[in-house]
Amino acid sequence: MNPYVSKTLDTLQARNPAQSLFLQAVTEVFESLDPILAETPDVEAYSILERITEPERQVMFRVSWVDDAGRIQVNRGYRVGFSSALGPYKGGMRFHPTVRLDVVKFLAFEQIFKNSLTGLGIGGGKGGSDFDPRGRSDSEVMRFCQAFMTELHHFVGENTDVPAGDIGVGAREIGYLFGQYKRLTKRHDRGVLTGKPVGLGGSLVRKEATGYGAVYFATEMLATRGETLEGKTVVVSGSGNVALYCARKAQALGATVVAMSDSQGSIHDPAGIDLDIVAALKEVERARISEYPKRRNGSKFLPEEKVYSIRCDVAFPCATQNELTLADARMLLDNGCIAVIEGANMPTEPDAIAALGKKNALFAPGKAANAGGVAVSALEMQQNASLQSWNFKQVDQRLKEIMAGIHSDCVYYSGKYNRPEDYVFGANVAGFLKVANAIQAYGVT
Ligand code: NDP
Ligand code: 2IT
Repeated sequence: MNPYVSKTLDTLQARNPAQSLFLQAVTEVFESLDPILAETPDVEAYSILERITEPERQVMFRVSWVDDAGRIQVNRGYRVGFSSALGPYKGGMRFHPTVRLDVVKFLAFEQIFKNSLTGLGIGGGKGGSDFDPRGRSDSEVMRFCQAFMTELHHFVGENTDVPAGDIGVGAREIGYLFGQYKRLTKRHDRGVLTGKPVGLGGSLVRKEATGYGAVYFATEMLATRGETLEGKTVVVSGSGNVALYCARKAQALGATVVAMSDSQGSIHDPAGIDLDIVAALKEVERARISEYPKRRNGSKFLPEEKVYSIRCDVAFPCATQNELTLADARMLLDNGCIAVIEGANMPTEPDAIAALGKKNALFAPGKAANAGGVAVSALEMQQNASLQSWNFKQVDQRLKEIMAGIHSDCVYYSGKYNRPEDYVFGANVAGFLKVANAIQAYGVT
């Protein structure tokens, strides 16, 4: 490893003890930078690695709210503005009991490079709370969102920081957050949040964008080997927003999605999952995936099991970080899997990525493959700024073009530095160069 990289990583580790996810995300990017550092001494001369790994700002705040039983509940809110080198901080908010500063920082750091890859002029940020929406009534979720925005509104703005959804945050939550923002500020700044309900200025295709985008990326990647999704057997982990629309697009392109999951286990439906049932369970009833077999003959629920034990040609991890381990990768490879495309953020452990590469399986990192969500968020900002609403076909077409562009950037940089088919390398280098150049051009900031 380059001495500047290892020195920066050592300092980072000392300065951020117990932030293992953040350090994992940084290490993965830094490991790709050797050839860049060798040919660009400016990176070290301008302290780019030190600057790119220290968030511009981090806000943590108390969120007190009253539950349906009249009890005062206390959660912690976060918003990290990691880099505004390419535009206003942009990135989602996660509501999940596992959220802590480490999680928000790793996600915000990934977001810098993902957003750079979209080419759309957005910086990197992320936020969230350890609030657990599961089992909470609609009015509890609303009161939590109102309390959360009562603090957050000081820090967001359409040219400052533009949050959106992530795990546990969808259009319902964004609607409540926007309502409270509008009430507090007396301003109808539509561009302050994305992923809004369509009736409140949200963009068509935003809901579908991350999942569709991952499949568009997969299509481009498979095409480099003369393959398509047609006739392929696919597994998708998770059953939330990203997983559902990933599965829908994969099926629309002729694949058979045989397995999906949630944190309690997986469903296996060899005939192909009926996604209308999953959508009803997850989007309408907010129920568990274990309910699925009760509505579908020939399928079964596998408690505690992951989707990776089920034979497939292509796998889309779409649930959460570090969910695909080395053992899972080995199982996928033994079963003949040819490609893994990350719909989630950092779902594949580093040694699992290495194992897939060694056996020549294609691997698409999340910062490239799941950039469709934030890309359509940026298209939502464009529509809001111009008081326009584009139709579904227009937005979907832009999404396809953006994903194809990200794919060709990855291919270009992996080719240029003689790392063919190394999408991790290609994405990191393509994402990094733009941000590094911008940081240098601003002077010392
Ligand atoms: P959702 O909340 O809609 O769904 C999350 C899914 O992942 C659920 O099936 C959930 O199961 C499962 N899951 C969450 N946490 C865990 C955990 N700790 N262990 C096991 N399973 C878990 O979230 P999204 O679909 O929006 O997000 C999924 C992934 O995609 C995340 O990594 C997110 O960062 C990433 N992403 C999201 C984008 C977006 O636009 N929404 C954009 C780009 C990336 P359960 O219900 O049982 O908790
Ligand atoms: O991880 C992500 O890219 C997101 N959760 C979406 C961010 C956004 O601003 O739409």
